[in-house]
Amino acid sequence: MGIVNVTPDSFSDGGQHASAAAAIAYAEQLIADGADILDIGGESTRPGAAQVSEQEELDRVLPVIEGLRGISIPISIDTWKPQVMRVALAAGASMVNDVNALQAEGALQVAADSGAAVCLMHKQGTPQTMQQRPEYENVMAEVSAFLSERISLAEAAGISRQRIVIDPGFGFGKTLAHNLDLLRQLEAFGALGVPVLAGLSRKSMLGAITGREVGERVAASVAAALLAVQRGAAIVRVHDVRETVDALKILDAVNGRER
Ligand code: 8Y7
Repeated sequence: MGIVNVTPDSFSDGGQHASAAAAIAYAEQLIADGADILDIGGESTRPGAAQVSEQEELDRVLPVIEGLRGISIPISIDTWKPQVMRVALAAGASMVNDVNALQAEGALQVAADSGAAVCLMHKQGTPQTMQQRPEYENVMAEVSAFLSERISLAEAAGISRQRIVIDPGFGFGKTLAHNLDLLRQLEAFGALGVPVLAGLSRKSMLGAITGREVGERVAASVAAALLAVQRGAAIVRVHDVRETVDALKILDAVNGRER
């Protein structure tokens, strides 16, 4: 899953139209690089980031989704807002990547009615405050219990199991030790019976380990993605698609599989 952030800090040079064109070209490059899914987001969910209005978010992502009509791979809309989901899915997205695990009022119903795939992610707290004081008695048990509950509620709302993916939410209200526990034991989430998605790309946990700034974390990100896939992740959400695909080709070759 290749990340396409359509936020002013990503494609900011010449206003909204130029931003959309740049994001579309960037997305097409990710496809050429070997992405199997594109994750398009218009609101930063980084720790401490400000929220944007529904309209602003749609103004950012819709031209990109519409401009990508006809591409060969599915588009995921990265949002927690039901109205953004609804409009993005109507415009051609076929997956919802929700860091809020469809907990917003109406989100389960929008996803159920659309027939889209969903990614249910765990977080502790809100993106504004979550890194202030993450606390767990047992991070694996608590994240698993939450995801299990969200799978049940999604199924009860009419989202069939084949459409559900889960994600432990690396960096979302977790210390480095919590993140490492989750990655070390990632395979255990397989017991929940749906595919696992892992998002580690360029995250601050990699900076904490390597001492490198966000722009210098490609090698660490590729290593983390490879470790996640070795521990059963079916999808890795990454910025550096080309480098990650190369690494996964090596893994597959060693395992006697083709990618
Ligand atoms: C994740 C994510 C982000 C993640 C899923 C960043 C939107 C922060 N991280 N979605 N989104 N999993 N499913 O650093 O880990 O990319 S935003």
